Amino acid sequence: MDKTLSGDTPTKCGYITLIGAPNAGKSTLLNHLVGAKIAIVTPKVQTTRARVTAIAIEDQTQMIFVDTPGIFTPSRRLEKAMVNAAWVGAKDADQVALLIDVVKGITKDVERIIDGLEKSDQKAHVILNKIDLIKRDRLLGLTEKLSTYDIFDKIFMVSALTGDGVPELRAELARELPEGPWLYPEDQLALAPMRSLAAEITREKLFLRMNQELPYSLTVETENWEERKDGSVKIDQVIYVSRENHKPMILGKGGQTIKKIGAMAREDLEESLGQRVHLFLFVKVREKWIDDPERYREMGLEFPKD
Ligand SMILES: Nc1nc2c(ncn2[C@@H]2O[C@H](COP(=O)(O)OP(=O)(O)OP(=O)(O)O)[C@@H](O)[C@H]2O)c(=O)[nH]1
Ligand SMILES: [Mg+2]
Repeated sequence: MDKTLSGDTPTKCGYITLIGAPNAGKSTLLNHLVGAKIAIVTPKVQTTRARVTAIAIEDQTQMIFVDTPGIFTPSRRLEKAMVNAAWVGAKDADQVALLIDVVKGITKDVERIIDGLEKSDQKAHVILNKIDLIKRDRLLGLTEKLSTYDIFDKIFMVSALTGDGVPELRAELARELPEGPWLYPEDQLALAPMRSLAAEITREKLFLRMNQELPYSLTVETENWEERKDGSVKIDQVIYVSRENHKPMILGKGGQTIKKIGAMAREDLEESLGQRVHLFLFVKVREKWIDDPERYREMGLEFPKD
């Protein structure tokens, strides 16, 4: 039987999708669940733009975690694509877990997500996140309110930041996955190609350094990846901005800002890749990139018609 890895215990495998309002801590939790930095994390909302898959093994179980963009009421085309990607991730999963930031509680966004789950008759676990920020007794009211909904299965309490409660959460989620063969090789950690992960790292640094609307109106693509004989790699990336006046903001005085962003991204890339990295960043103005289907394809998003 190809179902057993060793002994008589059958293998298990399944998809677990993390959904929630923007900034709930989904990407932080994904990284903690798999023990590696796969998804980018920033204090800003709408950091994640497309589904990010990361894989963990718990005993005989292969857990395929799917991080999703935050769900909110979208208006721009890109926002619509992001929210749609989150719902598709939920639809395709063996288990759905709704993350709630306990400081914010059940906000309008959370209510809308619950509504969406109810309408599609989708069961979900609740993960109360950021418990490091409040006193435990304040969680009681929240759990009582949540237990009145039929769609919710279990309620977990974690801190994705400190890791408190994460091993227990992982073990419990693994227990519930269906029997079946592993879908990916044992040592595979992420699904996205390295050039996409590398573009995300640079986007994270841009999100961290740039203010206001700017992070939301740019996108990053890896254009060239060249392994060199000396064991290093040369990576060229393009930062697309939508307006001419955004370009000098990213470059900074005498190119200082982009230099710092490049240095921060390079440091992370070298750590992830375990090799020396020569990173070259270019800024290009592409006014209508937000209406260009090709940019969505690059991001792993479906292009919404309107
Ligand atoms: N104190 C605390 N902060 C947390 C915790 N989990 C996440 N954060 C912080 O919350 C912010 C948002 O975290 P992300 O993981 O990017 O949140 P997200 O849900 O993926 O956000 P989007 O991708 O924008 O939807 C970051 O500043 C994290 O460091 C937690 O358990 N405790
Ligand atoms: Mg995220």
